[in-house]
Amino acid sequence: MTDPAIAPLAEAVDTAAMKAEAIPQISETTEITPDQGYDIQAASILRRVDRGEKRIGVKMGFTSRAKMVQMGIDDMIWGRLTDGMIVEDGESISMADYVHPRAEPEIAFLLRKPLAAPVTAAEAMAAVEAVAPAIEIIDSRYRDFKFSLADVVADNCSSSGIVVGAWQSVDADLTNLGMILEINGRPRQIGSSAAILGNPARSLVAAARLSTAAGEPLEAGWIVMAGGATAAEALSVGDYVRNTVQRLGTVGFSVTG
Ligand code: OOG
Ligand code: MG
Repeated sequence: MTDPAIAPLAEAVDTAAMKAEAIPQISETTEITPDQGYDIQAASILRRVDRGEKRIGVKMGFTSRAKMVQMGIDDMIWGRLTDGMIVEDGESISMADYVHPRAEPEIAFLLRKPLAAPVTAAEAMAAVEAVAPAIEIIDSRYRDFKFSLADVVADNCSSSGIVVGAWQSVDADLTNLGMILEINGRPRQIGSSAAILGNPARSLVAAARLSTAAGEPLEAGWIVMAGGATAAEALSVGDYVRNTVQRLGTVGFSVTG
């Protein structure tokens, strides 16, 4: 299909997210390219903005080998974050609002200055106001959490929630910080910030490059989620999830029915 109907496909992923009801992969019925996936994503975000949500940044995906291997996709992807996705540190989420949520340990950047490509890693880091330990709650709207590259892009890269811990000044060297994702006190994923493109600053450079290419360069005050350092863990009712990042501290949330 050369010219898929972007609007109805955007409505389908957006409605699936609102109702927390899984839908079949778009690619099962409609051939879409990754570029068309990004058009669907942009249109789905406009629907959120029309409902009053505000853009607050960008999330990077498949920036680590562990994530690529878990999902079987080895291209970097990016999605758009809105304020409707914020889960406060320590808050509870309700399982009823999700299809099949997973959590992954991440690092978040807060920008002090706008960032348009091309930038070096040093220039990108100079635009950073603060960094924080973070957890991304991903929730594919597709059945069985299975998708093609174009499908996941259309579904805003499974973006569902972001939990960001206390912001820290950028004094720490971010290249090799230990990261532990615990559920109910048990370590479930252990990794390092080095898993994120060798250095999370490279994820920020990529975010600047990809969002500039899309005509939406990164803005001051925006958050950039660098991508999961490890595979994601499926969530269940009763879980308390915590990510501890060496030198940056801890962030967590719990899951109710
Ligand atoms: C896609 C989102 C990937 C990451 O951090 O790599 C992502 C998915 O795994 O469903 O958020
Ligand atoms: Mg992620």
